[in-house]
Amino acid sequence: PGVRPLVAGNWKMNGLKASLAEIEAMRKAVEAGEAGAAELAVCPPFTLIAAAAARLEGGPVTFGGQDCSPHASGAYTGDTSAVMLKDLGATYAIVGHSERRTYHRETDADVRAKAEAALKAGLVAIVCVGETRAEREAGEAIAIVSRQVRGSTPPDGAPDTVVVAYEPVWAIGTGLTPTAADVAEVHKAIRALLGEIYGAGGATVRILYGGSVKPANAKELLGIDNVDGALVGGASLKASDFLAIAAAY
Ligand code: G2H
Repeated sequence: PGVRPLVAGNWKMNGLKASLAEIEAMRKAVEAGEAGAAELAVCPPFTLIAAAAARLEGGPVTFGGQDCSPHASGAYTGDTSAVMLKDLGATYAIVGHSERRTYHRETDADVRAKAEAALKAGLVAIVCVGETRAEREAGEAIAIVSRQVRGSTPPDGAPDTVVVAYEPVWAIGTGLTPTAADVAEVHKAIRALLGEIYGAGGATVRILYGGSVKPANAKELLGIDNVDGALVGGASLKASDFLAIAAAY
C-alpha cells in the first residue's frame, strides 16, 4: 500500500572480516542505482556491525542487529542492547527470529520486550513470526502466526517503527517455499491483525516474507499481495545474490 519495500539481509552467524567487502559492494551497487526501488538493509553478526557501520555511513544501505536485549544496559553478560545498536547508527533490530525462539527459548513476551526496547532506543523492530511444519500440517498456521503477532508486537509502535517478518519455520534454509497462495493467505491475515492492533496505521506496516528467498524465486514471492519486502538469510551473504533479489522491485 504505497510503502517503500524493504529487503533485509540476515547474515545469522556467518561472516568474517573479509565479508565486509560484500557490504561495500552492496553500497556501491545501490549508489550506482543498480538495486531497484527497495530499501536495502543488512544485519551482520554483532562482531562486524561497527566495521559495517563505518562502511555504510552516509550511504543508502541501512543496517541492524539480529537481536537485542530487552534492557538498555547493565550486568547482562554477552548481550547487546538496542541503545548500543542505535549508537552505531543502526536502523533495525530483528527480534524473535525462529532460531532465537527455538535455540534460546524466547517466548512471545520476551520478543515483545525486545521489540519495545528497540523502539525505545529509536530503532525499528523487525518482529519475526512463523509456524512449524507440524503446525502447518495440523491446519494451525494462521492461528499460530496470529498468536505470535498479537503477543510479540509492541502495542504502541507502528506504522513506521514496526516491521513484521513472516517466516514459515519449515521454509528456513531448506530451499522449500510455500505456495504463493499460502503466503498470500498468511500475509492477508497479518494485515488484518495489524489493523486491529494499530488501526489505520496497520495498513502501512511492512510485512516481509522470509524463508529461502533467492534470486530465482524473488519476483514471484515479492509480487504477492501484502508482501512488502523480504528477510533474506543465506542469499544475503553475497552482494550479487542479494542485489539480484532486490532487483525484483
Ligand atoms: C529465514 C531466512 C532469513 P533463509 O530465517 O531470516 O533465512 O533465507 O536462509 O531461509
